[in-house]
Amino acid sequence: MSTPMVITAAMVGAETTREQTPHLPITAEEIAEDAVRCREAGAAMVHLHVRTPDGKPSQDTELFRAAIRAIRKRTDILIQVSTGGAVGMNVDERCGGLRLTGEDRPDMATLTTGTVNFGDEVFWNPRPLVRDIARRIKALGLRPEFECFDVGMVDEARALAKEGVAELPGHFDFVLGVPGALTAREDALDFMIKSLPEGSTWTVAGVGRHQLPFVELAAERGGNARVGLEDNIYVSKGVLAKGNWELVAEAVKRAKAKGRTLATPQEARRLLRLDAPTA
Ligand code: KMH
Ligand code: ZN
Repeated sequence: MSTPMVITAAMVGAETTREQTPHLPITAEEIAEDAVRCREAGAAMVHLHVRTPDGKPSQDTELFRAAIRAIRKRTDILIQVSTGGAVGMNVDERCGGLRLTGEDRPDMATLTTGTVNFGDEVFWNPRPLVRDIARRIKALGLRPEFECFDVGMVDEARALAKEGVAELPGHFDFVLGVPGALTAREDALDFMIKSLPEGSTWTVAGVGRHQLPFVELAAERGGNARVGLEDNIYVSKGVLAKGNWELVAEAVKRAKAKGRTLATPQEARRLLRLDAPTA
């Protein structure tokens, strides 16, 4: 039996707009409704950003709280909050989701481990800022998903572990195909996998038209995949996905065609070591 595949739905993001797709969920209720359908389609986790009512990207703690409560009222899907936010946010803004404790605490948080060109902008992650966010994630008792837009960011996770601000083996997300960063190429994926610290797990998020083909590459390699409107709005050429759930359903179809089964949230929790103590 192969390892069950963890499908993550990156549902909202900071860049996708309602002008690009009317199917982008914005309110807590819209996010929860789509999350329920993502779970039914086979996703085990959502990667979450939030928006103000007029659709602007936000990392506001109370908006996260509302979305997390709405999701948890209706489904057991795991919730990973973004600490990336939108380009230009300061570190305190970015960490809004990390101020949630008790029953509102997320299950996981992202940690981008280096600076990268992001289209015509710069996603700014100098080393002290990365360590600041790593410490906040650890203080909350969470494990990060190392968000890697290039291979040097995988190496940086080793430095964080050496300094004691993160643990290895860890879970990595390879984001491939952002203009200005590492291209979504099969050999790039293989190099990322080869560069991983021993025993680590990985997910790949192909951006734009690369999203669904990279689900298949991940499935063939025993890895995991992220799909969703944060990274791609089309389910096929020129056809808008009617919600994140439709991208999850298509990913699941492709994963199953490659012989993979899908992880439940409970299995994903075990596979990604979310309950391992953060020393
Ligand atoms: N919106 C990007 C600038 C994350 O969520 O951790 C960063 C991002 C990464 O989306
Ligand atoms: Zn994100």
